[in-house]
Amino acid sequence: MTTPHNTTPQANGTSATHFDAVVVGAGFGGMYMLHKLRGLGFTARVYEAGGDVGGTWYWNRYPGARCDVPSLQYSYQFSEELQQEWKWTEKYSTQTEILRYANHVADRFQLRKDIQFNTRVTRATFDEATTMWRVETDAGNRVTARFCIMASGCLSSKNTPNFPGLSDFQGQWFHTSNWPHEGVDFTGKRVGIIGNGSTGIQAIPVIARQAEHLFVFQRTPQYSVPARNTPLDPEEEARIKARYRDFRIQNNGKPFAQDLNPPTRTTFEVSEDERRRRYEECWEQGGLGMMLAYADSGTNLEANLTVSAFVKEKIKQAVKDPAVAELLLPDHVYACKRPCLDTDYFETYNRPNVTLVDIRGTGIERITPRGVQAKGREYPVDCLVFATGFDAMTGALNNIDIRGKGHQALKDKWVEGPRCYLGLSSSGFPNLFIITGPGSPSVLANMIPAIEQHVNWVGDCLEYMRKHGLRAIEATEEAEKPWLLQVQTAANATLWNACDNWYQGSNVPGKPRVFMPYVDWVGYVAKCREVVNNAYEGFSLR
Ligand code: NA7
Repeated sequence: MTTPHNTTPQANGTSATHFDAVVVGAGFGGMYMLHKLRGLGFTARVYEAGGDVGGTWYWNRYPGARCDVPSLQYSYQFSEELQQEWKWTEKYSTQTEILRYANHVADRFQLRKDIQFNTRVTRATFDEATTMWRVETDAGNRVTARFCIMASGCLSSKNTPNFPGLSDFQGQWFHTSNWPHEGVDFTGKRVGIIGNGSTGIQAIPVIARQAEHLFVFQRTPQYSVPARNTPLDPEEEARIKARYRDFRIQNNGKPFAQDLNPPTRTTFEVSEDERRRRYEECWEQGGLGMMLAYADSGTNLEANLTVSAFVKEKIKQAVKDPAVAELLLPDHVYACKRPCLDTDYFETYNRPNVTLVDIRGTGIERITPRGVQAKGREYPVDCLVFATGFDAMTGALNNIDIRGKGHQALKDKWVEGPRCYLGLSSSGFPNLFIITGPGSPSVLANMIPAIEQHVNWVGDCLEYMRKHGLRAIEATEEAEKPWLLQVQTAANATLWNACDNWYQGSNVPGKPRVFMPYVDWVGYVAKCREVVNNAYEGFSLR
């Protein structure tokens, strides 16, 4: 991996102790928040645990790491100059390229001078007497700020299962989301990988090409559709850039804030032949379009079964050994777990140096000093890779001791699941904003536009408060409760909660099972607008 250069001066070492706002995190959320605050004339300090900008793209340097939203859409739109000047090289960008882009943005907008790196916020306490947040870091900072803005990421707190025996393992182990910056050379090594979600599915084909032998320990088979990544077509780029602003506006009004056209027809309205042609077309096109093949693909179980049958057929065609193919066939609803995109994932199981170990029902028994024990057998490995995902959406927030009114801990308030109005604000925690928090579309939308929508909303809100001489804003409990219900009701109308997945926390033992993201991006944006038009309905301002 290339280490990004950083040319702008950094905030480390400066001594100011009061800011209008403290921002936690310098990923895409924190970077744009800082830019927005500065543009509005607010002082701000960003604290970032990593050594540089990029957030999830700073940490997730595993082999094969790549975004599965097209590059021309997974990027900022707030600056026309920026979106015109930046050149992506591939349809779906690699982690390296996205990180380079984050660095370019930091340089271009001189962001680093207000960011303190290698610094983790440990505590944020609301002082009711002064209406200020007191923020503390592990680097010894003690600062105050009127606003505390959490841009700490939805997928930033890693989930490393507590495998018995791990501390005795004599080889090396890595979590994909904390990958060594210098990379890992698996040449001549026996490698074991646990986890085959989006991350594992990207990493497995790449590691298999390098390792002497790769053992994939699979607890749940996954659906995956080919990404069909290609070098970026210069004609397509020119076409989009000629009307980039309009393209963005259009996408902001489409499902998932992506250039995906909402289907109008339903599955059983068409003949079997036509349906098959449509699925073939989605398959050939690659990408996330398969889940929008028909209007009811994600809501009607019978309809969904036709999609899953089609993908299973493709898996059987790709994998030569029928017994291995059988083990790779998922039995949950299609796209209930985050749909994956791949490059040669299923074909990788045709390689003689790859062994699929089915641990469904039994799990990993233990890690031994020499390898992994599963199904009563020891698989000797030199290296272990955990692609075991994240404590999504709430993990990063709960890792900070956040105290609101009456010294209440956010973690305690959320003990039965996150309670948040619009995913932006939680009652009892005045002047605390969450960028793409639980209860907002967040991970069920194209993340960068979702971030921009939140940052713009917060920026407008701060301006409104300044204009009206207001010191504090906070979601009301009366607004928070029905919103929580709305988030659950909207999810219940889909098949998204028809299986175990990280959207509802079921991947982390003991985590309350509450569906966290809001499934309707378009409706959500309209709701946020309506709230503002109604003088911040659902918030109390003083
Ligand atoms: P995911 O999607 O949460 O996948 C994690 C994988 O790890 C999945 O296959 C899990 O199996 C497996 N896992 C987790 N814990 C265990 C244990 N204890 N034993 C065996 N296997 C385990 O994380 P990703 O990093 O792939 O993707 C997260 C998001 O990042 C992705 O959706 C994109 O939005 C970007 P399971 O399915 O739970 O049986």
